[in-house]
Amino acid sequence: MEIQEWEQHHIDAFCSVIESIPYLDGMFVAYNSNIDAIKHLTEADISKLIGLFNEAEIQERIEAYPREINDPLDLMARLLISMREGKAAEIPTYTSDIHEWLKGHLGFDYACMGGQAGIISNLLACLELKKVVAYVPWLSQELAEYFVAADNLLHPKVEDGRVILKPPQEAFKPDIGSKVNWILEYSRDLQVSCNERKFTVPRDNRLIISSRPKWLRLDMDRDVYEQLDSIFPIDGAMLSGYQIIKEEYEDGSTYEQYVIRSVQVIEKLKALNPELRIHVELTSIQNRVIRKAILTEIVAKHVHSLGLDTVEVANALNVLGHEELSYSVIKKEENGIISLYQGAVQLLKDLSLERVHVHSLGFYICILEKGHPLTLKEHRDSLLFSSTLASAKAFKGNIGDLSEAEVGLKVPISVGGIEGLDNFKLYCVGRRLCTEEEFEYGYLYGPDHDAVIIPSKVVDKPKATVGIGDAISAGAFTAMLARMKQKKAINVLPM
Ligand code: 8BR
Ligand code: GLC
Repeated sequence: MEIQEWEQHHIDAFCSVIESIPYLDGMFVAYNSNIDAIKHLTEADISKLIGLFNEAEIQERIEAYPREINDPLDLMARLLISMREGKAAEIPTYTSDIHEWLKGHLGFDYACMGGQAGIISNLLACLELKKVVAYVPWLSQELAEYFVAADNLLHPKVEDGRVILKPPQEAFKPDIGSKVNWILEYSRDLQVSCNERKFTVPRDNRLIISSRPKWLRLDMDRDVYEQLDSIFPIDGAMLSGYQIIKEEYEDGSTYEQYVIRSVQVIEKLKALNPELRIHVELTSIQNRVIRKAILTEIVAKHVHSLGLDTVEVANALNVLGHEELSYSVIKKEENGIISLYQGAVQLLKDLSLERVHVHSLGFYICILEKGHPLTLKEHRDSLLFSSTLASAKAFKGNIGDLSEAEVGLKVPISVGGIEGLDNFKLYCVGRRLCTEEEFEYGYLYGPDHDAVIIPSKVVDKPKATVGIGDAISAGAFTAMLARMKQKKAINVLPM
């Protein structure tokens, strides 16, 4: 299909999704929200940071590949790895020393809402959903201020043992600290030199230093759990933040109990509305035991939909025992559409999902279980809508309302994405997944699944990259649910 036709499809999809959104009653969004301290790194910043260390020691630490940040050298090592590959990563730190060190040696440009659930809640509220119920177990007064003040954005608050929905700014817990993450954003083409090795940063991306204070727990207050019916009516739930679960806590508790409780919440939500759809948004999870537990115990069999980027596909496949496929997804990166497609199909099967949405720079793939109530055209509209949201977010940094979302339509479709799809066409037609014509529409028909693939819009010089994946997954999942509700409403209306 010509690029111009895809541009037109983006416009048509945007209008049609906006029409469907009012059919939704509401969305529940939990758990992780935090303040993001964002710093855009310049070449001077990087040279200054490198200059604080012995370069040979940085190299040694790079080879050790730290999975936690315990000292500034760990941070430098993971930053240089992320920049060299242009790959996003999120690394936990359990000490506040790193926060102080970054404040003293780097500083930040601005602070904004962070955490997948925080970003998604604000976005959905701005897209004018009737009701967005956010739930953050550690909602502090300071964090609450980062939620948009809108009538449709509410948070459960326990008052005299009763749960009521209130604006987050009135629902915070007193006496709780704030979780602040550092987001080190870097741009394509930056030149870096360390220990006589030089490289050029291949693409815009970021490293996240994720603070994990001792009190941080992925859990739901007992009262809120007991009275979960108070957040209804809702049509869907977008859940994220499981990566903060630790294998063991100082008080002797272990990850198993948090996993069990997370599943109980999911099962209760589904029991309260059997048609409710649950989406989990994955992220970088350094600990392999936790990564595997999240996938096999929380996601598998319990949730319907999974959203993730290419690195996360590789990481998920790896802990599920598909090392070779994982390696080929990671090795070929953005060009490895074939491996990415095979990997996403594998995740759909291994985790018994209805839908796996993979976003990559320049194209998105969504694998669907056969028999989904929406047509592939309707799924394609959902993805196209999310591509417009992603480009609006990349372009403006934030989407404050529908007119700001629409700005995304002005961003051109990625030429690299279109080229990537052309390479994939031969494979798909050769394997009889589709005819040439079907491929032009982005529709694939596998033996045990269907799939939709679209080229996406990409902003040449993004304001920031953090949170774009969340906007993509939230946009597409919400658009899909809205369309399902709209179809249902139209079908039951008397003629
Ligand atoms: P994660 O946050 O889950 O890593 O997702 C990032 C996604 O943001 C990528 O998959 C890509 O689709 C999108 N993205 C990035 Br990174 N840079 C972008 C840009 N400049 N314009 C549009 N989308 C972008
Ligand atoms: C993770 C990070 C958070 C960031 C978000 C963006 O949740 O912890 O800091 O805002 O990802 O997707």
